[in-house]
Amino acid sequence: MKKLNFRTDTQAGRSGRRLALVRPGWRIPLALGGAALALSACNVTDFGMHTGATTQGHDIFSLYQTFIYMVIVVAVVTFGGLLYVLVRFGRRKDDQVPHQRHSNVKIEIIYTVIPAIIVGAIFFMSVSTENKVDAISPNPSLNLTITAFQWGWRFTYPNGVSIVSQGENYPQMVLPEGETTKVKLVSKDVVHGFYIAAFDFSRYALPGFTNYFDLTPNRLGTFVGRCSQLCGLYHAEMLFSVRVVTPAQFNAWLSSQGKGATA
Ligand SMILES: [Cu+2]
Repeated sequence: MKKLNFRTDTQAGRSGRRLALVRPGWRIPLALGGAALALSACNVTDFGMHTGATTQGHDIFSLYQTFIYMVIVVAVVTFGGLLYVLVRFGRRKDDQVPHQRHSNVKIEIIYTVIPAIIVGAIFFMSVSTENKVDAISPNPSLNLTITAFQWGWRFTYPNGVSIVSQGENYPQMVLPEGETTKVKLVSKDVVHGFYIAAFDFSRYALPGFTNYFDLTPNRLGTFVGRCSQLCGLYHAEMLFSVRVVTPAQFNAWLSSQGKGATA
């Protein structure tokens, strides 16, 4: 353990034994700076989370990343304070029982107001991010209908192209990168969950209720999708994938799917 430097606190007057840490005001900023530096240097600032391969998913990721930074600050302040008290006020040989008091209104107000502010900030950030993520574009580039059923998925594109689960062939939906796709999500039978981990996105597919949401992929690639609600015997077979391609590739793919496709 790091050796602590002490100096005599002259303000303590008669009780010259009272010791203070050298420049205690510097310790927390230094610790925070060190932690931030270590985290950025190690490139672990995504904390093992998916960073979100859509703009909506990335917003969710950024929200949780901010929460974790806040947790780190709270932890450093809390455990730092605890350690400080242990070292500074630990029992010494000739200690008497210290002065006892019933309460300290000032400190109690501080430790009530600060957490209330933190919770308020978390609430405000959550609401504004959710509003952003749930916003539906009035003029999306693509309208896609996704139908969940026991046990598979159907992806229906506007020109009649339909990709559907067939036995053990998992369907693949294709999305254009950088374009907003408005999804209409329905279920034919029971509750299913449309879930793409890489998008940091999950939404119920409900019988008798239609969910709408936007997906704006910001990264090319192929991502795994699943049903996230236990929906019966072959629930585990409700896999699919998402392939994000450039808009030009998307248009070529869509017309190659044929069925008298018109742009
Ligand atoms: Cu399902």
